[in-house]
Amino acid sequence: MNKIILITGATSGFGKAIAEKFAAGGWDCIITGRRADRLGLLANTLQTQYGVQALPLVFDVQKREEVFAVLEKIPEQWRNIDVLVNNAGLALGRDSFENANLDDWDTMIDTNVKGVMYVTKAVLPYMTARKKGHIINMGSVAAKLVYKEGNGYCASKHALDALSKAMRIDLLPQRIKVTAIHPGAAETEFSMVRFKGDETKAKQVYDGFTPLYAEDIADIAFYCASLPENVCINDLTVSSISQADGVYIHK
Ligand code: NDP
Ligand code: 8X3
Repeated sequence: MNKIILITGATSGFGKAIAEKFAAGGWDCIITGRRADRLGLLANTLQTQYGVQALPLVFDVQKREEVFAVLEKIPEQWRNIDVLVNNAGLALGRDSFENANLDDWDTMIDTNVKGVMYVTKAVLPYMTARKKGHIINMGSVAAKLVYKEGNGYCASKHALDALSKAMRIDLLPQRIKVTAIHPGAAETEFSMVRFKGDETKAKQVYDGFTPLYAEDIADIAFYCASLPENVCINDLTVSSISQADGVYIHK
């Protein structure tokens, strides 16, 4: 029987690449996000190109009732989830603290922090029932230090870092692994979302250096999930060769 992975935010960027990487490795994939059309296309690709099963689930991680309603009703044959990747997330805006938009702050905290708590809480019973599982949380270099005008996003990823540590401690008796991956700048739709569709600003983020790509993060997630049962990578920071941390990028 194939292993099963559930990936949030699989309609784009890291999540989509992770789904493709695991499907290529013979894993059945539960793919989630808000954009049903993209999930449908991806499910089709995973099934036809890689010959695995794919279950698309449409929900907004910010919406507590929606998250539980969908995840508590997963069909029986999909419940032995081996790996959960809490990847859905976003940054909105790059503004100084006094100019930052309150709605942007709410959305980042609701998605990057509360969304991870809801999804994990909803999936955990499937893992604790088997005393087996692996949770991979997508952090950021913004979880490790704070940069100028990164206030709300950095706070949300610092909170996620704390949650990853808390999960690792509390889930020890359940034999559930918790890995936090903290990528530096990667060219996905992330900056288009952050700058609300401003293509010029989004492109500027990656000007003058080679960033990470979604496939790099997918390879790393696959490696983390392929280690022997007794081994867990707890915390992993990764950037392109041009980036030292959340602040220093050599262009
Ligand atoms: P993308 O914008 O390409 O993908 C983000 C994904 O998150 C989409 O699939 C989107 O799906 C999903 N998502 C966002 N909000 C919600 C929501 N409320 N409910 C459900 N799904 C949601 O960005 P990345 O792939 O780059 O980002 C993935 C993760 O990696 C994020 O957590 C981000 O913070 C983190 N990260 C990104 C870095 C980068 O430089 N790119 C570096 C470090 C970390 P949909 O819109 O269909 O719901
Ligand atoms: C995304 C990387 O540097 O834009 O988490 O915060 S950064």
